Amino acid sequence: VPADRPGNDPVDLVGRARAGDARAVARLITLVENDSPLLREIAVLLLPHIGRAQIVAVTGPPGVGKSTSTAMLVTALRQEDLRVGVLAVDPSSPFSGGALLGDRVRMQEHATDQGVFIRSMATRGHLGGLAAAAPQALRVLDAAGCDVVLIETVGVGQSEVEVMQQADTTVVLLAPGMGDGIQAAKAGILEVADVYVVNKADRDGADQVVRDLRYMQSLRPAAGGAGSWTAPIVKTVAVRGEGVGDIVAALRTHREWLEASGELTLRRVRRAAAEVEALALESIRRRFGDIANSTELARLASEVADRALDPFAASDRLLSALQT
Ligand SMILES: Nc1nc2c(ncn2[C@@H]2O[C@H](COP(=O)(O)OP(=O)(O)O)[C@@H](O)[C@H]2O)c(=O)[nH]1
Ligand SMILES: [Mg+2]
Repeated sequence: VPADRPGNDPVDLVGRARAGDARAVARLITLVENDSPLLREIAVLLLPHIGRAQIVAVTGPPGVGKSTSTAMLVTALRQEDLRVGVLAVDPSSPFSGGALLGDRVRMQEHATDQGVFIRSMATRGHLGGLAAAAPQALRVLDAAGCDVVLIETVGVGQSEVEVMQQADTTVVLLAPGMGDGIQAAKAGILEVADVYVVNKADRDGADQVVRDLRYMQSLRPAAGGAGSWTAPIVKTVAVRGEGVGDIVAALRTHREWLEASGELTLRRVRRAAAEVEALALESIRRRFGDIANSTELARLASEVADRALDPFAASDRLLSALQT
């Protein structure tokens, strides 16, 4: 995206985003996706306007009801007059700018609401991946005045874990009859839950899932004292909006605990470290990308192949070439 393209002036865009202009918010997130050179300037402009939003990851296996629950949460949070952002992240998709069709239908009732920003984001083209792209998009939504930003992953596996690392509060959804408790345990999702939601409580087996979770928690009791948090277990029927109030209450309680315990600061520092690391690795990779095609590497490779040089020394020389 050319920097001089009309409508891409960072000061103008950030100003409009702060005023709640959805088009400016969308434009800024597109610049994030495209890894625009304008992002450095935008990051500086956003700095005084961020840090307020509660970032909530909504995660769980495919089909468990993440999108339905997200839509239901948006409704509930809007009823409390809170401004809400929704970021659907699909790390594998080259497409962006719109939600998946089914989710778009579900989100339709919110599409014209000025207090809701809904955006899906692809990160495949982004060198630093989700770790580098998501925090920037979250800052845009934060600066736009969102009280809560819900992040939902569309993909599975590693991306779930990466998304959870971006959140202040992680909501893990489970449902009866999916055998997904075991899957989630394997993926390491269960340990990081701040709130458990057992969705599809209209189906048989929901209480058993709750019991399984309680049992699991009893095996791994919280440390105790002011620093401890035991994830509440909420039952919902997302398709009917049942139990949503309990999720909203759990989010609020968790937010208060995060602040009181100092955990909010800890999590944000950890997140910042991951982001800076991802950005640093990205620039190293960029520079290395040039070296990879360089005559220097070609020359060193010939020497190693000719057994005139060992690969360790060649690597050292390549790295010093990288410094210059
Ligand atoms: N019976 C029942 N079905 C639900 C409930 N919540 C969601 N579903 C259905 O489960 C399917 C998957 O939901 P979706 O929100 O797309 O799941 P996601 O893949 O996790 O985003 C859809 O057909 C929903 O209508 C629920 O509480 N009860
Ligand atoms: Mg979904």
